[in-house]
Amino acid sequence: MTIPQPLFVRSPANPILTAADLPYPANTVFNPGATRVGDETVLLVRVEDLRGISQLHVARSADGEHDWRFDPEPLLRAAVDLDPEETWGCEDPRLTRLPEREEWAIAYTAYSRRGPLVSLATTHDFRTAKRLGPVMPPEDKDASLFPVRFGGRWAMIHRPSPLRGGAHMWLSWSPDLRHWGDHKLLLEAHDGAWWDAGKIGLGPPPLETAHGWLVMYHGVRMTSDGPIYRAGLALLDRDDPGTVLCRCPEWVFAPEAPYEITGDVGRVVFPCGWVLDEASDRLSLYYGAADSVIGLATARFSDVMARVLASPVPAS
Ligand code: BMA
Repeated sequence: MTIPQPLFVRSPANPILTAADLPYPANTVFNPGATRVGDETVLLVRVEDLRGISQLHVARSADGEHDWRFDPEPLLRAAVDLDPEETWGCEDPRLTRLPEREEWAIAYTAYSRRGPLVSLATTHDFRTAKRLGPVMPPEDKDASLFPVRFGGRWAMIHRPSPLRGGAHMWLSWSPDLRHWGDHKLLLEAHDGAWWDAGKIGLGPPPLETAHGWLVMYHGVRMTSDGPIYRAGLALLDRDDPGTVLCRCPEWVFAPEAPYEITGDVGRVVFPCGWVLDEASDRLSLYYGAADSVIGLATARFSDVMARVLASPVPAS
């Protein structure tokens, strides 16, 4: 039996960002959204302050690996005067460039008194952001928009937490980014002993490829020693993103490095952003490690596609 080579290789600069890099005292930096803006990689970093409340703060780097600079002030911070549902902070952003609107959508978790919910904001430059407000009631998180419309409608993947059964990924539709409906179950958590049993959620935003929408998701395995957060891959139909074409049975990225094993929440890798450089066939994955620091892992994009395309079509 051939042992598959690891798809993703960790940066020697890891962790690429820690709370010590911030211009003010904070507990942790983790779970960043990622995109390219001009000649720079922009991370929208979740910063947990010394009260436990999270805000979203921009960090920039020319090569996406070294010499990160934080902006002077956070881009989005819990502002109950602007949004009463942000009492306990803003968490885990996913960034989607919307070419048609010439702006980015930021889908993030607003931690309300009634639980986490999905909120949207938009930005043209990552200097200022405009809140669209809550779009999914609690409990719901791990959301991202697709960059394009399908048949005139926007699509969003998100992860409600029902009272019964596991927490699965859903797909919802909107004519205007504000009103969402036609909710459909997209990808189900496995059951029992699986690495992604009981709870899954979208990682980075869906990535358009020649073969369909590449999706990375986190899966949670509950153990008697607490949860383990790992990441897997699936592929959605390019024209009909509600159809799952392939799903890798095995995880492709898992906590191994010391900074992923130990931290505020150990044994967690939690990717929220990726940047594809097609010219160099390089996919850069940005992830929170142990809810404490930020890591970068890179893969050959062609290897990632080969892996997902070799995976079985899930049983319907
Ligand atoms: C999830 C989210 C993430 C966090 C992860 C591991 O439910 O809250 O923000 O990184 O748990 O603790």
